[in-house]
Amino acid sequence: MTKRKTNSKNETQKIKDLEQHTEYSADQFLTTNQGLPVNDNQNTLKAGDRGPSLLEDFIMREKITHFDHERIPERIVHARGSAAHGFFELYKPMGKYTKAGFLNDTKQVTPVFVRFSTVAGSRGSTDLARDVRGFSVKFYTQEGNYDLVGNNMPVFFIQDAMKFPDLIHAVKPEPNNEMPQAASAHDTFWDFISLMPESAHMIMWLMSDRAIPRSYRMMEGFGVHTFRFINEQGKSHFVKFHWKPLLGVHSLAWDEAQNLSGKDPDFHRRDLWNAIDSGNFPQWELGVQLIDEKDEHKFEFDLLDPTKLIPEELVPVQIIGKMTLNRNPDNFFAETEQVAFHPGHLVPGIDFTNDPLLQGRLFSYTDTQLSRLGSPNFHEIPINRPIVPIHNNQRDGHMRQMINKGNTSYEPNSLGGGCPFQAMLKKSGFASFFERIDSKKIRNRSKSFLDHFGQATLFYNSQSLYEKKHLTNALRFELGKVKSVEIRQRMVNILTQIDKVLAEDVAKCLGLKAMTPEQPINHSVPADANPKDYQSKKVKSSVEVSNALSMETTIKNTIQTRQVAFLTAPGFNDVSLTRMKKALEAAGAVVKIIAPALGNVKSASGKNFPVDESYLTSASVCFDAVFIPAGKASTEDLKANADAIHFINEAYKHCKAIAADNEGVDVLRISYIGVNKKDTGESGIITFSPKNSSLEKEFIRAIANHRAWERETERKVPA
Ligand code: HDD
Repeated sequence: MTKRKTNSKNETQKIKDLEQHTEYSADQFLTTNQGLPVNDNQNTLKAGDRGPSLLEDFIMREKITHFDHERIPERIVHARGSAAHGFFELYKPMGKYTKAGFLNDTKQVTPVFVRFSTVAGSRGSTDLARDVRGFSVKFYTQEGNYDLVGNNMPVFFIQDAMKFPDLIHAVKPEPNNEMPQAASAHDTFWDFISLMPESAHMIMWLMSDRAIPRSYRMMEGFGVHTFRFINEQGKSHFVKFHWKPLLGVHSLAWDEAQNLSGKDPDFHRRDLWNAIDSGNFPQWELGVQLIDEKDEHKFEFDLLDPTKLIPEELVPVQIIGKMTLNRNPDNFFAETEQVAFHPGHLVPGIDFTNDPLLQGRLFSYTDTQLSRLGSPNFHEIPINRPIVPIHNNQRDGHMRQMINKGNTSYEPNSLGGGCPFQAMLKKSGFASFFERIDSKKIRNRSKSFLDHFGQATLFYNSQSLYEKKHLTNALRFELGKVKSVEIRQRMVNILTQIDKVLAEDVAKCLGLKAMTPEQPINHSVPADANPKDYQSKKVKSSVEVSNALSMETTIKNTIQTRQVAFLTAPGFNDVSLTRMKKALEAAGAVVKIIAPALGNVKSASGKNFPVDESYLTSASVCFDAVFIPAGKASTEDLKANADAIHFINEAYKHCKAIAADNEGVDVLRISYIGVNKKDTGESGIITFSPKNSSLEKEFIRAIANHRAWERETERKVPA
């Protein structure tokens, strides 16, 4: 068992003790939960061989009762998720900004547990839904647990927590028929969104390819809200948190995501598990954008508005540390399902702002754990326990684990020697930022939150051509699934506020005309206000294009962990296969041999190669790239194999890198690719010819480029 990497032996032992792992050895026998050895785990106690079962059978009843209660309520949102253990290392001390211990000591290695999730679907739903992805990190620090509960998108749909239940009711399956599962493409979602223009910016993100990541390991994470760092002197800086994946930010194609949903609905979960299992530990760097307290009002948007990001051109992201995930959970339920995150799990040196969405979250997460995990003692579940001891006067409750000694459970006390003392005495405890609040009690939406469209346009303008095209198609798809014409029209009208061409492109496909409304609607108007004073508006962003918002500019120099399918049939050329396999594996990719049947596949020279998948058990959507080795007999076989040809066509449609060696090129010829333009030239299609001796090198470059999206503009592929 790999362990969380920690800074001392003692600490590792502590973590191990907390985890209460149960491993079975040969000298252990089956027992009941009371420790009674069980002789027969096959038969109920009966009155005679063929007689009725006896109620007396406490062993059977204990087993069945436990089974009957195995399920707990799934999370109301983010129900579908998977997680891993790892550690965080700090690059540089941040004492100037925060007194948080784990952000000051570069020698300290902080254990973490990270859970990725989709938002809308149930626990058993597909990983591949078009959705926001949750990105929750629990840092087990020396000052208690710190949870950074973020998403893979830096903004949110709504500005005030009061609207969260409405948003979630709208996106979840419709209540009359419980359809559709894990999908936003239905009437209630777009009804709500079309009446909530504050969601315009987030909708751009949700319709972009960010909502269909290639892998959890290839997506960014964001704290979303503006938080505060506080240093030893009590000085505060505003801070936005970013996680930047070292493998770059990459996405799937929408058609591919839909196919994968059927072929492998656990695709993201499996990908994370396999990567860690094979020692390819995913890594992210932690970045912060820091804003001086005095600059709070210098932006054209409000720092407290969670529908806004701070363009990196205005405030650069400083990279301060790195997170590595190096251990899969031992037990999904005990760890991934029972982990309880909470934006209110803070450490000294980090604090909230008054973002009204964040403020509401501070209530919701404890409340939800009570109903989901069933007890205020959820912090005692091993995965939720801090690595530092807990001392307080809280007692009892369902499933209490801690055995508190002594007769005092109150403070102040003299009988218990006054223990436990307030941490104030050693000046290391948590203190909220000393913020001046002097105001009237009101239910209001700040007018500084009314710019609903400025950053939606910034996001759209920052996308590359193909990203814009994907975004437009996603809107066409989603709104095309909406039955109500009024809702579609209202949505198209909102799009006119973001970009006229986008609105018209979407409208055309829906059989509508894009119309700019005279008065943009806004339903988030305080009850006693004049709606005219609260109209949605568009404030032009001072940054017109932000490179960081496009995936086009991401890291594209590695093929680490990329999955490459080798399409084979008996009689392939083993030199060709082995040469490519070696080159790809040396660059960090994973090669899988596909053949007509499982077992072994024989090369032309009679060598046996073990087969990983057959054409029946796998599909191109499970891979990043495809290679067809040389070989006369195998080529003839593949040309007659409809599944192999479909494999190639589909990979081509999804703009993947495809390479073929020598005779293998003939297989491409009869596929939709057709290889006619002097056998090469099309982006991401690499074929061997006497002139092209650098097949491996070019293929590696094409895979690292992730996808040749530009191919989409050339022609439609009917795979
Ligand atoms: Fe939330 C879970 C992220 C707004 C209420 N949320 C949850 C999870 C993530 C987020 C990643 C899954 C945690 C896990 O893996 O167990 N939520 C966000 C972000 C938000 C946000 C980034 C906005 C910036 N959430 C939000 C609001 C509310 C909630 C405004 C309620 C007022 N969220 C919850 C919850 C959940 C939750 C109901 C369900 C399960 C859980 O908390 O533990 O309390």
